[in-house]
Amino acid sequence: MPDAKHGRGPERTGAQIMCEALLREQVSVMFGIPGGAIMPFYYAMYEYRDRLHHVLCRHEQGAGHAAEGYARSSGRVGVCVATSGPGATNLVTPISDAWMDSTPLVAITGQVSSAVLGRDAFQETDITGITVPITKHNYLVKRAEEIPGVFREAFHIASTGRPGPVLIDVTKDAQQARTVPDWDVEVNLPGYRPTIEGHSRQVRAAAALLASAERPLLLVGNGVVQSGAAAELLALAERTGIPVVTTLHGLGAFPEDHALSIGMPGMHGWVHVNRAIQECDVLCNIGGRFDDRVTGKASHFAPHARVIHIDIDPSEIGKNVRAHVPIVGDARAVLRALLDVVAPRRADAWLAHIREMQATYQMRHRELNRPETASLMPHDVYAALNSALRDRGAYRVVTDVGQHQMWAAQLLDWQRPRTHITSGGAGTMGFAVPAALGVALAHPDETVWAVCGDGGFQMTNQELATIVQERVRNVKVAIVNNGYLGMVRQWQELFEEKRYSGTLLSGPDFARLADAYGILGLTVERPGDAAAAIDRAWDHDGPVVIDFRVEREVNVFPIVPQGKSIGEMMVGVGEHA
Ligand SMILES: Cc1ncc(C[n+]2csc(CCOP(=O)(O)OP(=O)(O)O)c2C)c(N)n1
Repeated sequence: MPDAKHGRGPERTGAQIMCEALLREQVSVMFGIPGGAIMPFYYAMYEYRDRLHHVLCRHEQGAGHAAEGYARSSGRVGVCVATSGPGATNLVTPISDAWMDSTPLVAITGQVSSAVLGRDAFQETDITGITVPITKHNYLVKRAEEIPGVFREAFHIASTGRPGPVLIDVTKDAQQARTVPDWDVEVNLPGYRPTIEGHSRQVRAAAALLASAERPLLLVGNGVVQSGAAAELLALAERTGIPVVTTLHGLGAFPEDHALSIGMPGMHGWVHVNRAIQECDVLCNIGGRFDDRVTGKASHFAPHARVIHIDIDPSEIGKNVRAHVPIVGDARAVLRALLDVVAPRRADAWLAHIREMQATYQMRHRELNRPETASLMPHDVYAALNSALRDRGAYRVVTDVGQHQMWAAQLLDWQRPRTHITSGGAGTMGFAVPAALGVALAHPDETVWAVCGDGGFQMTNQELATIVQERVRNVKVAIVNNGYLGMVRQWQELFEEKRYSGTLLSGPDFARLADAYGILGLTVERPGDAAAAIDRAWDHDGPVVIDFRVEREVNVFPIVPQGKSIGEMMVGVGEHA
């Protein structure tokens, strides 16, 4: 019924307006769990269910990670939903994960009615207070009239500039109240104007430094992926012949089989890459934040380098490493500007020097710390997975947190942006299975591999039920099962005299667990069986869990011990490069 007073269409409940606001933001799927304070929204959702698909997860943490996986793999905003109190606090982990990894996420939570706010009402938690330090912005909405403007702003903030999470907490009475929505809302945020174009003088200064350098490097981070700058990066690298280093979140931004790709830096990066960083005279960081896992001891990082730092977030510049040429702007826009002014050059001698170091130090696949054993090594699993990925294409890989995550980064060949999805900044165990669900829904025609440790898998494996209920067929889980919280055990072995305190880990028979969920479960114990299991999983029309029972006490090398410079790497037990 048209509204007589305003002449602006029919009255709607706040909850209906929330649904319409989501549709206006092109949202088609969201992940959540209902409860008292968010029930009016679920009531309204029923009416929109054909266009707005709600995925019922088994834990709000899973809903948040699923929304993250959806966002990270597609570049769109992920949406998760929870009720007040414990529902909302269960979202804190994925929200902080999205914050650390600059993931566009809108988290919607129900809140107790405004009349009882602040009175410790049932399931009242101050979620806007809790999430202040881990959101780009958050809102407490107490009136239905505010919903169109708040949702528009939230999606704008989450997806522009440096992407990140935004939380919208809506009181139950605001969801129930009726009003005529005013959709003529303009985003007007005077304090929020992300800088896109880099300053032209700075861009010219960067071009001059890159032209004059003898030992230059491009260090590529998440910003290149987020801004869609892979083509510009390739053009810059090929124009200048400058070797390319990709951080954990930069993996895929530059094809690893390219002649200029030298690999990953940092704590579990390659010796030749860290050496190159320590020797370089110009280091151009594009969209990376000089995380301590990359820099090691920051005061000893790249001691001879003039640093160019391109970042959309001005607060990153100079935070960890001094920038001689800071450029605030979107990676793609800045690289385009740089391509207009940068002169063609080569760095062949420098690249040859790095390749020599690589030949000396890089150990890949089975050679890496592989004992004389007939048992299954993690490296056998990755070698088999790598060749399947290469042969078949159309895949995404989501990794959890720990040793298996670092092996995946090291031992798989990353070729395309948004194919490597991991929890890097927060290092959240339990990320992979639910995130893979989100990735699979965003990319139904691709095969999504979730690579987990047996520890992280046991944190969120209940989302397998969600995968089954949603009839998601393209998720394949590979558990690199070493019966330990492996990465912590490795530190205990290397740095704490093998005091295995709290790291010995049992688990169920994972193949039988998969079976209980109605999922094909496979167990692999011998090196020769890995490839066949991966092929079988790939060809199986449905989700699969493979339990790879690997040699138990294998370490990830190289490793930079905590607090050391990246020049000081261990390449084996008691062996230093
Ligand atoms: C939620 C959470 N709790 C604890 C940790 C600390 N942590 C980092 S790696 C790791 C061990 C992971 O073990 P597992 O999942 O089996 O993987 P693996 O290292 O054996 O490959 C732990 C406990 C974490 N990163 N996240």
